[in-house]
Amino acid sequence: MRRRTPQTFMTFTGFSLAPTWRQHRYGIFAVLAFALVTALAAWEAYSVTRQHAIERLEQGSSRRLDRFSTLLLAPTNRFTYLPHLLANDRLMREVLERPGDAALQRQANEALGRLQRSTGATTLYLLDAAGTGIAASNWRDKVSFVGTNYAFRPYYSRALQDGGAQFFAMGITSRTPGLFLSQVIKAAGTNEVLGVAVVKAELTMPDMADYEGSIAVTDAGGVAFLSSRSDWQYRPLAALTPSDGASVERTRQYEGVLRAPLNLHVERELADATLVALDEGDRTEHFLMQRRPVPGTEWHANLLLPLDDIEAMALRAATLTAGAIGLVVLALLSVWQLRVRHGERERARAELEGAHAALARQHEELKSLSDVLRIQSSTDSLTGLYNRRYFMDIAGRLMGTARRHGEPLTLLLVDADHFKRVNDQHGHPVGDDVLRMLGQVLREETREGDVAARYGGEEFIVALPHTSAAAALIVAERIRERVACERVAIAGATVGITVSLGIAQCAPGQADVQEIIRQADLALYEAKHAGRNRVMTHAQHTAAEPG
Ligand code: GH3
Ligand code: MG
Ligand code: MG
Repeated sequence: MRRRTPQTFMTFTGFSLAPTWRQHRYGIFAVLAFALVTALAAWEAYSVTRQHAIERLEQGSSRRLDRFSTLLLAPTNRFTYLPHLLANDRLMREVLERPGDAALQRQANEALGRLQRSTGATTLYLLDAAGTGIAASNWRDKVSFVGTNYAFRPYYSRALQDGGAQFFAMGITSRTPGLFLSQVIKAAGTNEVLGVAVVKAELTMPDMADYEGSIAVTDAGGVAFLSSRSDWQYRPLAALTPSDGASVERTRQYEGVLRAPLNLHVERELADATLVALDEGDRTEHFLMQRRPVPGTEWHANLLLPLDDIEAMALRAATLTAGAIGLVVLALLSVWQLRVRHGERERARAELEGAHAALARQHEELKSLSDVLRIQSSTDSLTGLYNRRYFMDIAGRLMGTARRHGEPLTLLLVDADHFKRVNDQHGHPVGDDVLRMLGQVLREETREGDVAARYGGEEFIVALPHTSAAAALIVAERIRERVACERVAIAGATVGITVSLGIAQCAPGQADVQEIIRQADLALYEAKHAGRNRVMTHAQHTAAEPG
């Protein structure tokens, strides 16, 4: 039988862990190793997925950003010739040369108005050498540029310095943003500055329908003056430097609209992009930021792509990896468990079969032992005939059968004559041989169905069913004669013996075995008395002489 330690077993998904320290240690080690491998794999899956997604995003966005930069200025490019046109116009020169001439000024205003209507520019105007508005396409409007000094505006100062400029700003008078294109006007044939021609054009965000993410167009100082996100508009991406701040102040570039900088900080620099975090009070957004200069300007187009989806995707990959590893480990565990259980079952079955076989063997042994005992208990060991106890048992039953069927039953009592002498003269072992010879004769001279037994000492008894006393007499005589002829070998000689027999037939209705044995004994006594080696039948007292 299998022995189990009498300790409490900790059961985990069906298999038992004996709580010894060694097993605990292996268990803890296995769990830690599994956790470590899973964590490493999940981290690898997370970083690889994130890395690939960011690279894909970077490649895709790069092209879009280039396209955006070219598209941005396309609508205003058609106005770049206008300041030149004005600078070379005779009427414009004359107005600047004769500042007091009201009729000329009116002509110029009307000409600028016509040109504005035909080109679609926002405003066209003329500044004198000191930067004051002389004529403007909006001269009729309540807020006209005429009479206002714009000398502090960079499009004026840069035109004087470089000949022309492009400047994005909030309109000081109109309060609308726009791109200011300027061109210096000089007196014909000389280097004398007469004034500056300015065209203000509307600059809007190109259609962002195709763009993933958000775009901010920043000026040289880093202020997002155009953005697809209204909450970023007019906010520096980072705090302005003192000089940029002073310049914005001085030029009144973002007159009244400049707002607090975005709290954008770099998390990691990549090859062609930056990973940035934008803290907005209670929440932080993560972006992949790409930056391109806008050709022909000091501006930059900044594309910010949200990383939330990528984070989610990378986390999903990590979870899936961990889950897959978990499943594989579970599958391996259950296969292992199945094998362990199968092994246990097989062992248990083999043990059970062994126990069965042992039991069957024991059963067989017990059976044969009981057979031996049964035979031993019913048999006389010296002669091999039945013993007295068994005979009495059988005789009772035979008498019952005979009585029920009204059939005869006769008993023979056989006694060796002067047997004591055999013992005395030749020794006990020879006496035993003689007894064995008598047993053999009785076996051979009786029929099947007859029961011969050793009744005690040198006395034998035979029950003859279906046999009358007369018929038994024949059997008795045959036995007596046969014994008289038999010889038992001793050293250098032989020994013979005779027997006397008493016959008694069961009377109808007789039920007592002892009684009929007593009658046979009486007959035997008669035979002894009459000289031995003879047969006597009870009641009839018939003697048979030796023949
Ligand atoms: P009788 O003719 O009157 O029967 O004389 P007997 O000598 O045969 O009778 P008795 O009863 O005087 O002696 C029987 C002897 O049988 C005595 C006993 O020692 C012997 N005997 C009894 N059982 C055995 C046995 O198993 N083996 C041997 N060798 N002798 C036995
Ligand atoms: Mg005797
Ligand atoms: Mg005797």
